[in-house]
Amino acid sequence: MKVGMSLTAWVLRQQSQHPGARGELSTLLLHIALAARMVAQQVAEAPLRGLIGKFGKQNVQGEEQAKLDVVADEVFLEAMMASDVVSALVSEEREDPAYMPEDWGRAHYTVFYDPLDGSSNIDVNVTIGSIFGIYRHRPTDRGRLEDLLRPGRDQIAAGYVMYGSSTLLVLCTEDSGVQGFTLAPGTGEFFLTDADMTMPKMGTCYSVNGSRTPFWDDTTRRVVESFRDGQVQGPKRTERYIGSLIADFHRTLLKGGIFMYPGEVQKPEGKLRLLYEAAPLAMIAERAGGGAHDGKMRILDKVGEKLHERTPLFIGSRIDVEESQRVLAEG
Ligand code: P6P
Repeated sequence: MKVGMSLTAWVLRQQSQHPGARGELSTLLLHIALAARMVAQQVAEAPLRGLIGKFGKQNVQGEEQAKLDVVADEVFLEAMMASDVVSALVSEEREDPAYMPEDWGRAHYTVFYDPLDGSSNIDVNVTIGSIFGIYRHRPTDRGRLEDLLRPGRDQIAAGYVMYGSSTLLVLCTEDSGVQGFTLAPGTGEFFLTDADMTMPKMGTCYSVNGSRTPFWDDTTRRVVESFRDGQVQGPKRTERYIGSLIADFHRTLLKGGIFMYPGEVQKPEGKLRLLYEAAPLAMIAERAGGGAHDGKMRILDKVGEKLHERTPLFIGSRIDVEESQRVLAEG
């Protein structure tokens, strides 16, 4: 096996480029990798550990929690607390932020995370994932709700973990490109396998749940039809939809295209969450040369009014995203 750079070596090299760095972000990223390794093991062994199926409670979203949702959330919470550099954690699975026990001032980061997205796919062995976004505290921050409701462009790092045929950690920091690290199960280390990932400027497929068509407004329907019927720049697209955000996004990152989860007439806010799904993926998409909007504005400029705010999402290749905005603007 050709051994690429380990995640640990990459993180320390990034740190060395910041002479004043205290190593806190390095510690945080390596604890996220620790959580990823632990969740990957739970996901791989779920059928053997009786972790398939429902937990028997609903989360703050009113959704049935899968057993693995609860396990993954606990793992991320414990790993973030063990890092000792995080003051606040906002999870899809918890209504309120988890604040670290000590005073706010000592630790300097807030982490938003979806511990296990797409868990409805666990039972059919489809790729699922964890998503995270990291913010550095401003001197005025005191952990109040208004301190947490920040635009995604303030993220200093973001990424996701894919639990699929292999376990892949994809991330970028405020001054790095998008890097993909694959877990070597035997050693428990992540190794750089996808350096400086860039998204093709145009794709060959579009990704949307077509069964939602009756629920969209006419403009949204026209956007989807423009990709379906070849009325956008580039080749006639084909449709691909896995129904697991991480899997659909990762294919879009590698192959190009556009993923759409639009708002609906009765649910204009859409289904996906702004702070721990759309914003982290939007940082990855833009850093890889793509884009992300909500139908009206750039996702990374959007400031939520509540922690678990949902948002419509159009994310992918630069030209595809621009084409979606063109059709939307035509009304
Ligand atoms: P639908 C999975 O439940 C999820 O939250 C995302 O991973 C995925 O993109 C979306 O919902 C799928 O939603 O309505 O197409 O089943």
